[in-house]
Amino acid sequence: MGADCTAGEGKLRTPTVAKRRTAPLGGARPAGVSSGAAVMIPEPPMTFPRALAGRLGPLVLLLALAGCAEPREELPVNTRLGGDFTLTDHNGGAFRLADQRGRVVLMFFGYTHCPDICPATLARVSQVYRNLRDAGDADRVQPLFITFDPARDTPEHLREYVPWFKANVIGLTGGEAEIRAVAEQYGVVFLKSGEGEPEYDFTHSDYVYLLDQQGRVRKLYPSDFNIDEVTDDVQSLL
Ligand SMILES: [Cu+2]
Repeated sequence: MGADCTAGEGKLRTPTVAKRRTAPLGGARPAGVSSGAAVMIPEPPMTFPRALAGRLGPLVLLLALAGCAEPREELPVNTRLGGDFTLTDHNGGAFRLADQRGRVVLMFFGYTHCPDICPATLARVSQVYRNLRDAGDADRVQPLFITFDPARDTPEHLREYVPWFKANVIGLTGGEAEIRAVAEQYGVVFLKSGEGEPEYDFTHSDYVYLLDQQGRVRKLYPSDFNIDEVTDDVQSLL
């Protein structure tokens, strides 16, 4: 049964695409997800009409997969995205990603004036963090929020914003070019709308990045990620 469960994992978890998602990013798919490994469906008994068995086949498969214990595969390293950077934290000090070695990092790019996706995503990240804190793992996990709106998201403004999420989030800002360079490293896309107006917005990609203790990207999640899944993934890297 174990082999069958492994082959099916991932197919049931294909993330839904958020409405405002831009450019899809590669490399997030765990190893083995796209494998075409066959899943055995038991032969029906002799008295079982074959036509009916054909129709029930997929149901039998779903039930079998639903009953599986979740196998824990090692998360693959994404070699196309990521890398160290230095930005300014919400206290105005220099923040180097390299200083986070030994911690698992959950990283999200956004802007504080975002009306929907950014605060909702940070709320989900903070829920993951609270789960980890309850499990005694909080001091080995660091949530980061990187703004791409440095004009409004100054260190002072971030210092007021991030505590709302009660998850020890470090808010990061910097010069426009610095931030753009980091966004490029991670394949983050953002596009300003209402340029020149006092109330502008961004259309942006909304992935959450899981970085391991060596600072390598191990997984990307859609902003409506499953909280338990991310909690499990973080713990697999601790
Ligand atoms: Cu947003």
